[in-house]
Amino acid sequence: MKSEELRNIKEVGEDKRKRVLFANPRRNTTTNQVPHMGLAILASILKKRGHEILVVDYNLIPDAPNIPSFIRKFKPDVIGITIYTANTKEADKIIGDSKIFAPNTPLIVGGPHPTLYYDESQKDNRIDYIVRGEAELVIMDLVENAKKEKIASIIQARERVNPDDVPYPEYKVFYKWQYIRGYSIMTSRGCPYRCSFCPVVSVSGKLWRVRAPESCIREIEHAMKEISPNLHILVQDDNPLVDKNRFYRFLRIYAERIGLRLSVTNIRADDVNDELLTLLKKANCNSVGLGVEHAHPEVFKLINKGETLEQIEKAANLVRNHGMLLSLCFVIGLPGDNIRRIRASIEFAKKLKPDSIYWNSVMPYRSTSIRAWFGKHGTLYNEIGHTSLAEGSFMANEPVVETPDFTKEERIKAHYLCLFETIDDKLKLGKSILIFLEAAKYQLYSEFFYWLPRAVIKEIKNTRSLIEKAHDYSKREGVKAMLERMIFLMKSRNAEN
Ligand code: B12
Repeated sequence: MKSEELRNIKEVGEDKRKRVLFANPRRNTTTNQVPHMGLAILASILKKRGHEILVVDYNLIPDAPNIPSFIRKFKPDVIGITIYTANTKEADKIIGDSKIFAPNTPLIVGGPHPTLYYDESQKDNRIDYIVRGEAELVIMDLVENAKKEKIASIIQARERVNPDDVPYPEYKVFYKWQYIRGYSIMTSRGCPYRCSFCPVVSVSGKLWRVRAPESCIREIEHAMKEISPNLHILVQDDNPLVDKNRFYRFLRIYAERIGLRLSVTNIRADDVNDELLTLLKKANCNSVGLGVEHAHPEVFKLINKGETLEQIEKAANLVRNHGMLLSLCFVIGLPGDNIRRIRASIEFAKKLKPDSIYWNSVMPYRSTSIRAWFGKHGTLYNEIGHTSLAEGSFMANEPVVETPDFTKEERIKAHYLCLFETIDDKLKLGKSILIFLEAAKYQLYSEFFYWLPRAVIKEIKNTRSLIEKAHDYSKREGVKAMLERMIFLMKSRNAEN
């Protein structure tokens, strides 16, 4: 199928129509409620074709009934599951339930994990089809001809889709879609850079492909009409600013016609300047997140980011000068890193005084150049089912790599070091005794007592800001919606602990 054919999808005859159940599994520590854009796009294509779709997104509705109850009621002809490498355990449960409760229903998997680890998925004989990469150009054919297979077939589109040909995502087929508040949009797909740890080129492709700003704005207006006028718009591009003028134009029209709260991910420090920050602020975006990854020059050099630490520092200062919130993202354990060098990242973080910091442990996904590096210079353990971001309460992540110069134990110690030195609220005060025991295990006594008073102050501030937020939320959405949101957050918190 050709990309432009997506602009004019014809309905199939009644006898060919299928009932398709899609699911997005959820890691129990995930707190975001952003619905899955990829599934919404596939649902939109299939709906235009005349098929009946139901999407159960456990990120959006964490307490949605389990898959067997949807299978019983909806009676799907085809089941499709999206999988992240971090979510394989949760996906496995859904695959198992599908096998038991719909043994004759073809099962398709797709998303970043089957794309990168297709041979792993192929070992699972409960799966019938594995889609690698984008599915817009293969999904109709696949769903209409799906049958049970002995060994899963690997399906890959022959050409890359033009994102402007893709129909708007369809969220009204999501279970409890009325709860949607975060709305993702990609104004472009792909990234021309080759950072050593990032697998995105294998997921989105090398070619940077764009949408016209006007088309993105029309999509948001459509979503405001169809879903809610109260959305938080999340620009999720892999790299939105490859063509600055195009994105500036998007921001200008956004400020004029939309004005809803906006977040933009993956902004590079070397793209930050006064013009961009002024436009972001006018478009109701009040924060900027920058990827530092590592502040030791030797480690930084090996990342191949294509920018300098000086540029990152300058960008961070500019963000602050514009009165915007700053968040920084670091990676612990990259090639060349060790327990001494991580201090450079801690010092850099302290110097830049961000409002929030994310400490990720290194994740050597397939297709990344760090994977080859660790294969040569260290030991790779199994990363499937692991996440890079320290989620949950105070536990540092279990390292999935090790080198002679940075052992597993030192990696955990380094993670705590980073948290104690720079984070005030990630480590939960209510668990301070357990945290103390962890600190003692790694002889981080002074670091623990450096953290404790900051944590107390932060906890008081957090409680105050939570009350303010709840008050604002209830003014905007009503008391019932506010209570529901609080219950959701409390449930997520319990899952974390
Ligand atoms: C937006 C985004 C998020 C959002 C929302 C994700 C969502 N569910 O919509 C948030 C912030 C929540 C998020 C979180 C995380 N993310 Co994220 N995210 C992205 C990002 C930037 C864009 C995803 C997107 O919307 N793409 C556009 C749509 C159209 O594509 P798509 O979702 O991939 O779907 C297409 C195909 O994959 C396929 N497809 C997908 N599912 C299915 C299912 C079936 C049945 C079929 C047939 C086809 C199919 O068809 C779709 C249409 O072409 C990607 C980078 C990227 N370019 O992929 C990273 C990315 C996917 N995230 C990544 C990671 C690591 C995470 C986290 C684990 C981070 C962490 N905490 O450590 C979490 C875990 C999320 C979870 N589920 O618990 C990695 C995944 C690597 C991997 N091997 O799994 C990526 C590739 C980033 C990176 N550079 O490493 N993420």
